[in-house]
Amino acid sequence: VPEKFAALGLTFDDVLLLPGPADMAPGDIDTSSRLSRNVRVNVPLISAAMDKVTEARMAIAMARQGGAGVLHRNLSIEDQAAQVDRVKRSESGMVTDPITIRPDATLRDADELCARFRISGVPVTDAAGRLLGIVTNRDMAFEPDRGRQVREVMTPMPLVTGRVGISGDDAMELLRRHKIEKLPLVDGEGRLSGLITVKDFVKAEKYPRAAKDAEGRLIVGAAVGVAGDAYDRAEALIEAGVDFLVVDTAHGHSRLVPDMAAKIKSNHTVDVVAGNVATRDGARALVDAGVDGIKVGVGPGSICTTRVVAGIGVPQVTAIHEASLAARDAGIPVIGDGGLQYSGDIAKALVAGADTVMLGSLLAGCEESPGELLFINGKQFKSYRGMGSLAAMQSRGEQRSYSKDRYFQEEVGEDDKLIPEGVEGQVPYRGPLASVVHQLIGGLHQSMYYLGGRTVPEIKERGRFVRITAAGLKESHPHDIQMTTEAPNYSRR
Ligand code: RVP
Repeated sequence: VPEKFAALGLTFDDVLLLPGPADMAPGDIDTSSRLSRNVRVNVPLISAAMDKVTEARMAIAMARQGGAGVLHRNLSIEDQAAQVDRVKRSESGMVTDPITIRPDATLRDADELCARFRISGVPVTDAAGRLLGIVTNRDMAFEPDRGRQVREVMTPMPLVTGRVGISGDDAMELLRRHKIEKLPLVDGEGRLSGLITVKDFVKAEKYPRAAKDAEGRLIVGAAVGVAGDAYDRAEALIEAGVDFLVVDTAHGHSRLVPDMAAKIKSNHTVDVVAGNVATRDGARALVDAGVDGIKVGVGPGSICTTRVVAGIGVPQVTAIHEASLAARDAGIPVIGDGGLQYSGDIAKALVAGADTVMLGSLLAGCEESPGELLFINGKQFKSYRGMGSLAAMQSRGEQRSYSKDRYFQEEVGEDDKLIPEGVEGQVPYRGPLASVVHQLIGGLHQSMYYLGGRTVPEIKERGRFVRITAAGLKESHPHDIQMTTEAPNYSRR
């Protein structure tokens, strides 16, 4: 008879990391890691595929900080694909496929385009893609009649242009010499084939850790489901240039998940992460299906009630460790998804066997997360909810909620028949993502120094845990003091 009770399940608060011998300077530490088979990040943080956490703005901010965002899927295919597009165009050495406008468009059209893509000027092209001119803020600012055509106000050719393949230094030199902000690149026939901007060079200096693809564009992931038009969604996201897809369900050990992952992989070269699982067998099933990354976590999420509603789950440190035992030999990276409350939990997840962690509640309070600031009793909050909460499952991207199938409830017609597995609430406002990541990664640096590991693989290899009791946990937190000042990286939960 197989053993009925698996081993004791442990989570973040049940363990601490043992300090180990360190013979390096804190400056030697390298926090880069593998997100999936072919995607690397410079910090091991991923923002959750949730509608109160990751849309294009958060994904851009995450990649600039060296991590990555996974765009949520509780919206129409077109909207999600447009968000991928926004991230991929947002910053790079060069925009390969710039937004353009036709000469007969109005200034109103140009305003709309600039606002939508947060750009300050647009190259003007004809139907064959030939560059006719450029229309920028400077051309448009003093024009009261927004009904006028772009051709009347644009700066026409000949413009200062570069040839395709120009080096970054040469491009910068042209921008500097001519005191211009945008350098269109043209081919032998005068067709627009790229755009280089001053802004990109400035940003490259401002975000030295940014996680980029081979062409210098920010990396981004996006979630897909397994039901209905999920495969069409995957193809639209790939078409828009997504770097990795996440087959995103609450039960990754169900046949549908490896099937979807395998279908995508047999037709495309994009990396496919799948989940969520919480056991070694679950992880092995995904490895066998050929996935490029495994996402682990059933029930640890701050907004999740799966463990209470269904009685299902595995405490997260044990879940990560078990899954990693199946993933390790295949060389497939593991994402520890959910349940992290403090920066110290990142190293715990990594030592348990994860390569990166996915964060929801720790990032939902950032300026860049979707949603308005809420003021309650003079304090600032942002709303946060589980994708299996009633509100998320009732909210409709177009005609239906795409969140329902994460919890296998796409068939449920009336909303009052839904079985929620998540709750809705709010988290304190935390300001810009950059300062939140600064504290999280600062904490990870400290962990790595205490562990005596220079790299993520090194701490995974060397790190050891001690199990603690309730008294140990009490001792870990500040005690016997009344805190009078808030620390930027600590508050009692
Ligand atoms: P946390 O960081 O603890 O807030 O957890 C975030 C994770 O919780 C998500 O990445 C996802 O795996 C999970 N989640 C999202 N919605 C729900 C739910 O409604 N149960 N759970």
